[in-house]
Amino acid sequence: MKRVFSGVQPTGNIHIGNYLGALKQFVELQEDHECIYCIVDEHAITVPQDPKELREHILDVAALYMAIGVDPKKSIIFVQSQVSQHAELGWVLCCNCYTGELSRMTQFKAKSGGNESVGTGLLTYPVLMAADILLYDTDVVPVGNDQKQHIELTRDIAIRVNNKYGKTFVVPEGRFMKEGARIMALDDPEAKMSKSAENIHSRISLLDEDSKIKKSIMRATTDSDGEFRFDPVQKPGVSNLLNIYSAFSGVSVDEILAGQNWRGYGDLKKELVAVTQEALAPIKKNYEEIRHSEELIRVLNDGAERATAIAQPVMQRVRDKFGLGLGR
Ligand code: AQP
Repeated sequence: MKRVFSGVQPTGNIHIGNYLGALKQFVELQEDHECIYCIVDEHAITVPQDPKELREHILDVAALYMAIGVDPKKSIIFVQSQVSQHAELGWVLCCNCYTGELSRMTQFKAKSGGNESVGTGLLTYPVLMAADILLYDTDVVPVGNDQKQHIELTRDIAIRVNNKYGKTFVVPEGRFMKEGARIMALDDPEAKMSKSAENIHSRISLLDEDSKIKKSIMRATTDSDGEFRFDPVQKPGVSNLLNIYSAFSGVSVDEILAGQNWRGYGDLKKELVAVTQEALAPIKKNYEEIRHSEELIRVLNDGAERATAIAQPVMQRVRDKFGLGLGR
């Protein structure tokens, strides 16, 4: 069985971009893969976090994993900082990665805004992500399109280390959705939907009330030509709505367009509100049952043990290849 690894940052409420781009794949893959899903809290602190809120968000994300259908009997669910080998391997990989490679990363440029007084963690974030993946001899990484560059870097580092020290790492592949790989902000369809954007109507969180879902979609930015056409360059707003519609309904954009009899964008939006509310209702119900249960903590502690059992021998292999410590 191929091994899958992916993670989500506990930086706020998970939105439909995270879900349609990455998390939906988590559930599909667990049927015929060995899956490991992480809550990457060490990534979250690359930007300032309130410690109390961070702890809550860790449990929120874990509960959401289970609410969407990640089954702890089939998959490992755990918190990154509970497995110390992530940080240890991160350091080793930092020593095998160039600052030029890191400063060229699009996400670093966007988040640092060219400012030199940003935390070093923001620059080295993709190396820690490479460590997360390589630590589990991962074959497949289900992520959104925005992570493509980081997956490429992970592969480059793995190949570089393998060439220099002999076969050390499995070289992983990214896995991206056809629809949903990049969901854009509802208020600005040129920017990706994001947890940390200021305007709450830029995104739909998985736990949003029906009234909030309606408000955010009905006020989404479109255009003025009134044509129903999928064209992300000329018509990014309408195309984004069609993309979300398709990803939630499982009907292709072409079929949606062929079957519609909308009189205006308002009709498309109303249908999308209904489709989105219906898709999120069972997730919200499951979440309420899981979030404050003792089972959640048990799942995470058990997950950390199972993850450590895989990570430890891989880390020892790395120590042996690099000549770290005294050996066995
Ligand atoms: N807009 C998106 N469309 C499709 N996929 C997306 N992902 C994120 N945004 C979109 C995918 O979701 C997974 C988890 O992302 P993350 O929490 O690790 O961090 P992120 O990519 O930085 O997500 P956000 O929402 O934009 O968070 P903040 O605002 O905290 O930076 C990843 O697989 C990602 O590709």
